[in-house]
Amino acid sequence: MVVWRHAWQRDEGREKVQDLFQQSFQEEPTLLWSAPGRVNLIGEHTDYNGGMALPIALPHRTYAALRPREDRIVRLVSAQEDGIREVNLDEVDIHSSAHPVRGWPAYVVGVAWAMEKDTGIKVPGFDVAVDSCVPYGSGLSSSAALEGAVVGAIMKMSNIEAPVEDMVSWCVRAENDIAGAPTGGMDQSAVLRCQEGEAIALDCQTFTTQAVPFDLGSRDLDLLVVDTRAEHSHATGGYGQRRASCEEAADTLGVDNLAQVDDLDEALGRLDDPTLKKRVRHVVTEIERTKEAIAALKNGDIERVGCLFNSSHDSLRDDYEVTCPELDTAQEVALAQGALGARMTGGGFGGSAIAVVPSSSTQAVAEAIAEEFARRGFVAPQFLAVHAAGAAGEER
Ligand code: GAF
Repeated sequence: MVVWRHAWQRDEGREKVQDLFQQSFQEEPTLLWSAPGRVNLIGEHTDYNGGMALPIALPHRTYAALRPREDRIVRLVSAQEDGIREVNLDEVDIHSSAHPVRGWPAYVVGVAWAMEKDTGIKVPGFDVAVDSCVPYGSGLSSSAALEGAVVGAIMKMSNIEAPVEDMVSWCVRAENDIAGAPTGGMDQSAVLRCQEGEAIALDCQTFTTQAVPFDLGSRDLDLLVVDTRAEHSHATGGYGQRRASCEEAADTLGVDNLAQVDDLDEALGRLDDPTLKKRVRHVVTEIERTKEAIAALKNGDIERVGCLFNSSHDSLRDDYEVTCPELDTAQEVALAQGALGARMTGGGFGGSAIAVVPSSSTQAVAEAIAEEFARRGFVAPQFLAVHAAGAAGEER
């Protein structure tokens, strides 16, 4: 059986989070915001290397209802867990083992903390309720969606105005410094900057963006997301190791980051460690693939984009070693069922894969993947049919 995760209608999301706020805090919220999850089309593990990425925002969103308080207390409630959490903004400090903020509240109070640090303006305490149809822990940026759903509201209640670049950087600092996940900034840029019907070509050297039209529907194609439900976390383990390897290689090569490697063969010749060579080869070739995919999308050459998706997946499997049997199976079955291209998306080690499929066969592809997962004894996957949606914003 195929389980589809549909995006909520906007009024449905608003109602859910308003009701949760009222039931939890016995008051009306004064601010309602929402932010999308994201899918990165291509350009994986390039952001913290100063390279290119090409994300879209999802129609699946996280909704936040807020109300400022007179003190420095943040009370947080989520439809996804029981009870009310409480954090004192005066006690929030850089991530450490003795750190008081654990779990999802770190992403919310981390944004307030980073904004305050950067602007020098005191942020009031607040009550906040959160509800979401972005699958959690699925490599679809539920954490960036949470940051994006509160950053604009916290600015508004604190009378802070700032460009989107600053908002992105506060969300990144929340994640890096308070939640302790050493992620690179692509997710937060996608969540705060993507527009309906477009992917963004994101240059992570400068964090500038360029809109790239992305409308598979007009070609009778779907973007199928396979949430493998193989769990991953970027606050622990492999993600940080990959990032550290890239920094070590850049150091040995005498460049600021791997996007500055001009001659791959020459660079590989200067590295002794076979693992570092593989990591560098992935990053440098992935940046090239991403540039090519941007050009192909602009030319409407979806077939080429599909081929690039496949090579990206192969490189992430063989050189970067961040796929897992579930992600590889999703890709293999999608391709066997006629997908134009398929690959893992996000940080990997679990999470989601994407496939470009003819709309007439989307259901059949999903069924074949679900069957193969069952045959191999994997947890049952879930599916999303998505399009390029809009960025974070106030709900009216
Ligand atoms: C995760 C991280 F949060 C991003 O910054 C990025 O590095 C991605 O993995 C891999 O491309 O989503």
